[in-house]
Amino acid sequence: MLKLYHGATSVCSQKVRVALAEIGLDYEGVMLDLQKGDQFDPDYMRLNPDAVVPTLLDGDLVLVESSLIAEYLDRTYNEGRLMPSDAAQQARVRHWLLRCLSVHAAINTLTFSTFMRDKVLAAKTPQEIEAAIARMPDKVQQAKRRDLFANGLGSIYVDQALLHLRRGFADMHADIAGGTWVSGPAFGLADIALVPYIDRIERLGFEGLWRSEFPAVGAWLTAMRERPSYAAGIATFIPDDMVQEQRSAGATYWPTLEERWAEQSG
Ligand SMILES: N[C@@H](CCC(=O)N[C@@H](CS)C(=O)NCC(=O)O)C(=O)O
Repeated sequence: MLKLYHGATSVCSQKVRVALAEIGLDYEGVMLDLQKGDQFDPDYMRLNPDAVVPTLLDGDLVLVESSLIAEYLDRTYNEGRLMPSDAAQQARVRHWLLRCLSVHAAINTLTFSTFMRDKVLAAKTPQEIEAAIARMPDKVQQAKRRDLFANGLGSIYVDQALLHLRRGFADMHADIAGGTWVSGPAFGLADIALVPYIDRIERLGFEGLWRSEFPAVGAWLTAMRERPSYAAGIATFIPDDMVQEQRSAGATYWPTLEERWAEQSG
């Protein structure tokens, strides 16, 4: 039986759960509480030295990196049906899987400079926050987290995030091009890989980032949410109170974000 170490609302975990649901695979889930710091448990860090979720175990095989896990599941258990057969289209899909690293960083930035910033600053003392950050193995990630908490949407990381998101939305809009899916004529791995990130932006109430300039992104998200895998992998894991918290935190930050988005486009 596949074993997935995951987080309820972590975007990368959502991606793997959507892939599992699309392929129709059962798995044993081990839920980590990232706010409590379960990811720093030494036994878990032997599987995933970066102290992040998800990690998938398939027998003795230990797999990390959510996009690669989704591709592995498709190749191993689904005859690669979620990957186009045409080489050029495959290259485009793989480019999306690779770009998920920068898209993930951007979503992490938007989440921790707004909603999570409010949540953590309200719940913990500065000493507790610093102690939690100091447990992250990567000092550059530590520096990023400190900067997002200190500066919110004023952080330099927000500029970087908006740059990657603008390019990402433009390319998604072009790839969908009159069809429905980013992966090509058929639904596939690029759609699965992107849905948690675009969903998070909408849940924070930041859909104004694509609404007028890249409307295909919104139509695509609606189509993704109609698939049963969305409920199975994403929606059912998000507690109702978090839905409200994300929306109201996002609403307070949206006017500033909208200004930064306009500045960046000029
Ligand atoms: N590129 C990795 C990113 C994994 C990652 O950063 N996961 C986040 C949740 S989405 C995490 O575990 N964060 C732990 C923390 O913030 O301490 C992947 O796609 O699997």
